[in-house]
Amino acid sequence: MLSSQVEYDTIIPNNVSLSSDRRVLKALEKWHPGYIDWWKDLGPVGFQDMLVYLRTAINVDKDGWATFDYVKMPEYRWGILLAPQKEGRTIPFGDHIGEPVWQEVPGEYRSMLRRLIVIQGDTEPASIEQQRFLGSTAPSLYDMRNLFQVNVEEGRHLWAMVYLLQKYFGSDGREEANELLKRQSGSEDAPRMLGAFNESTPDWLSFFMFTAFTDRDGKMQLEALAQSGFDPLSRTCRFMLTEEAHHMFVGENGVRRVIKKTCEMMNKAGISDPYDIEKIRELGVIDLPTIQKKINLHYSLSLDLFGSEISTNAANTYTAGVKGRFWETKIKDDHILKNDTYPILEFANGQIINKQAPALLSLNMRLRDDYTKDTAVSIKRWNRTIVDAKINFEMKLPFEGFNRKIGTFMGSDISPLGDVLTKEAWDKDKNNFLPATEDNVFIESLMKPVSEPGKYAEWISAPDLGIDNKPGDFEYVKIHDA
Ligand code: BYC
Repeated sequence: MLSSQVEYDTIIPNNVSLSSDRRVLKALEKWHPGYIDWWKDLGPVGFQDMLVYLRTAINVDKDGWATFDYVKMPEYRWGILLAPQKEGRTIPFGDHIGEPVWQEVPGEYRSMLRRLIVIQGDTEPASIEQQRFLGSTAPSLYDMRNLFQVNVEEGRHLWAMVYLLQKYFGSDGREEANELLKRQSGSEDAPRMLGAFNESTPDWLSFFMFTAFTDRDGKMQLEALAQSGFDPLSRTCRFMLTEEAHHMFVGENGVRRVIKKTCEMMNKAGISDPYDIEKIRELGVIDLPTIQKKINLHYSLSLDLFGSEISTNAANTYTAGVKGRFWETKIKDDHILKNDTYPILEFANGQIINKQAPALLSLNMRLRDDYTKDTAVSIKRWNRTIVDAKINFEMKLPFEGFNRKIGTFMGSDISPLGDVLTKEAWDKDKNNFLPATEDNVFIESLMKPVSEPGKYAEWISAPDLGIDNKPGDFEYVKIHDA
């Protein structure tokens, strides 16, 4: 393994020897003030002057890569850290399989690589923009800190992509880096590039669902890009994955704590029917069927992020050696896929058809299937909490064709169980499938801030463990000192 030293006393901590790369250092220093302005304008609303107990990446070693300390968010050290270079690494798939990985961008794949890096980069600030109002309704200081941790790390992931653009893509890379601060989640004129990143995150259950489902798309896409023959992209994504794990923990555990509290309160009140929604809501907790509707929404939005089931873009990036499959090197096949097929579903003439499609064209589908398997683990954990509470209810992932805006199922009316519905039947049942206005209004009514250390809002249980092994009443955000 080759690993360069981390420069930590510069304005931009890095392990890419920025101090001896004047051109890139200058470009990044020029980009920096715009980033800080963007952070202050479109990052977390309020709390910018408060000390937050945050994790900062300082190293790329497996152990001890981060420190925890109180930091004001605008003073966070957003660094550029790439995982160590693997000596002798070769391209693991596609037409260039077995050739040494590229340290520079191959001319023929320049625009393809730039597009992927820009899309990846665009999602990072988008998610921060989506979550910017949540601080003021945090259910605890612990949760508030986790929100801000996710936010600053998504900010670092933006830096990671901006570094690649500035270093390897010349003046058009610089322009793309500037555009990343101009597009805005939900904007009419200049929206973020992918659908789910223009949706709002109006409440904390949405935040937990987003980090459980959409950050997991992030994990899968980063895993696929970590296979890239363009080594700087691979190394960047490998290190980003280290941070990403905590984001999914925040989401999965957040949803589990909401479910746990609901079950506890139902049992305490002697309510055994999970569909006794009115009575359950009177207890000040979120009923399980509404949580299921939120799962339906966030899972289906996240499936759209994988693109169409059949995609020549995906085939081209694979053949070029630019974007691989989940855990590519562990798969036992020829890694070229020109003669292979893959099972997909197609929606045609109102029918769902099983098909074998060329494996190369089905790579989005394959990554999506791997995502679904990964997601099913969370569902299992959530259901265990319900079983432990002896409540008769089971959370389920909806059918892949439900509520889709991208791909073969786009525009269809299919229920979460996979039944093809008439328009009338869909309209009649829509509010049983997806959160209705009244569900959202109810959830929002619960969003009252709790800022006493060790205390939690009534709709969510306390976590099992503190961050960095801190005790239950640790003051994760020094909200009262400001
Ligand atoms: N919304 O061949 P197709 C994360 C466009 S999340 C809007 O079907 P392709 C994070 C597509 O761009 C991970 N447009 O799909 C999570 C194309 O347009 P052009 C982000 C969409 O290209 C939480 C056309 O439709 N990273 O990190 O094979 C917090 C036909 O495309 C959408 C990446 O996604 C959509 N949902 O696959 C923070 C990795 N889907 O170019 C961060 C990089 C498709 O013809 N991106 N389109 O005008 C990619 O690998 C691929 O571009 C995609 C799409 C998977 C996104």
